[in-house]
Amino acid sequence: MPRDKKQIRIFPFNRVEGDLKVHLEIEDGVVRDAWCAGSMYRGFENILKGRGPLDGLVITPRICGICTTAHLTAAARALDMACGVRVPGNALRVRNAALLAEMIQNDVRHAVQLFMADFTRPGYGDHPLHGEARRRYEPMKGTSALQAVSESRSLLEIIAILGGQWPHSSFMVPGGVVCLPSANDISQCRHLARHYRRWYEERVLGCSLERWSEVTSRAALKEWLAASGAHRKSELGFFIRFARTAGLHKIGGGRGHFIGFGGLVIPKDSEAAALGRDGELFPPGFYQDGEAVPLDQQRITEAIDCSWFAGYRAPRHPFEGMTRPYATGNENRQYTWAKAPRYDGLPAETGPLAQMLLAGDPLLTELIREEGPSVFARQLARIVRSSRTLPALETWLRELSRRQGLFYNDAPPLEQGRGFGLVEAPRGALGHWVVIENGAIQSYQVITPTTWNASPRDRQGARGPMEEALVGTPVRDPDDPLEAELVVRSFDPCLVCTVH
Ligand code: NFE
Repeated sequence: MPRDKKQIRIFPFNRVEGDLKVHLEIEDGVVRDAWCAGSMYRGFENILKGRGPLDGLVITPRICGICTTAHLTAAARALDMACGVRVPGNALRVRNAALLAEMIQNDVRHAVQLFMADFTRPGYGDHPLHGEARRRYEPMKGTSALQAVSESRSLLEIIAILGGQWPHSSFMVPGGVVCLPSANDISQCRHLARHYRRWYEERVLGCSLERWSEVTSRAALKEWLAASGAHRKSELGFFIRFARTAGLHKIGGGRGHFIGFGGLVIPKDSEAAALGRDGELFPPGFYQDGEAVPLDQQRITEAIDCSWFAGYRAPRHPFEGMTRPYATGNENRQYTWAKAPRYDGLPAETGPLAQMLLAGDPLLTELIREEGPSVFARQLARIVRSSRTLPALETWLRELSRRQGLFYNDAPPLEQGRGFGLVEAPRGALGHWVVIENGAIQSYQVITPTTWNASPRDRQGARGPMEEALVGTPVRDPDDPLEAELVVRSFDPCLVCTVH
């Protein structure tokens, strides 16, 4: 029988920031191969060269309008290290609170507004929950989609109060933060966080955070879903019912290698110690075959074999990295403006699922062990991550209301030095590496979460995580490759960050 083979290009891929091009090779209704490409060059790393060391604090938050606070945090941490300055506990609380507020709003907006919009598409017309999905998630109209935007605004207000504006704020500096929030500022922030928590518990989870913390296994999840109408009707309950019926736990697997940078440092005397481990809210590490090992940033490299860059051949650590754009056609296997980050030579997925696995979350650990990674597992992790991050946000805001202690330690002027800042952005592991010589930036390299996830192939031909997750996806209608799009969307890609 002749094979039915099709090449499909999805471009521009909608509902993501930036320009993502996905090329699929579909044979007999199944994705046999995939290529993910960033189709725009931006050049932030080159803009920074030769500038003053502090300029990264103003320029890198402009890499993105979504994870702008994550870039600021990574830039500030890299300079903290280059200066050798200690950051006081209150400054850590302010930085962490802003970073978490951005992460929590991102999680809910992606899950409720951007991801579940796909449930309303004609391709799911035969799904028993399609009608309800349309009422809830129709873009610009659905009741839940609209509510997710308006309710999560309160989180962005927290960043604006602490940092003066959102996005593109620059209130973090080496040695701390430049804001000294008043008692009124902090009480407003606490009120906004409480307001959001109430809505998250009522509408997103359908139960209290305490009740959700009892869901530690697949059996407990099943029992939770059956236990109450509020659970079933919540955004989480609806997602679970729709996604399991649609088989989203069977697609979008990938290799099962995960990376997380942690980076939410818990101040010494903070009550948040009970929420994290070894001084961090989420442990940094690499997760493979069900085992987590501690992160060693020296094992990170970027390859450019399949990217439109020139200047080096063997993969390089970001301190030695270069960004020399070299536009060609798709010659010599080059097909993207994204580089290919590797850990110990391996591609690795990053994001909420990686973070929850590294933190030893019992439900997600069991789910991955029993079913493997999937679209379902990625989205579940994204929806429930706030059950861990919201209590930390509340703790740090509460501790800030005491307002004792410093928010800044004097940082020496920077003539020479190098440093890196590793943080957990909403989409996963984000790193900035800066080298300073003669009072100017000699080299600045950034690796963002979607550079990990949307990585191209490397010299060995190993696909990036999104490409690998696409392979094997059954596609019912190649003219509307909904299933493949859901696989990509479960990584919550951001292409402006990827190509930076
Ligand atoms: Ni542009 Fe970002 C996050 C970063 S994605 S959104 O989260 O860094 O690569």
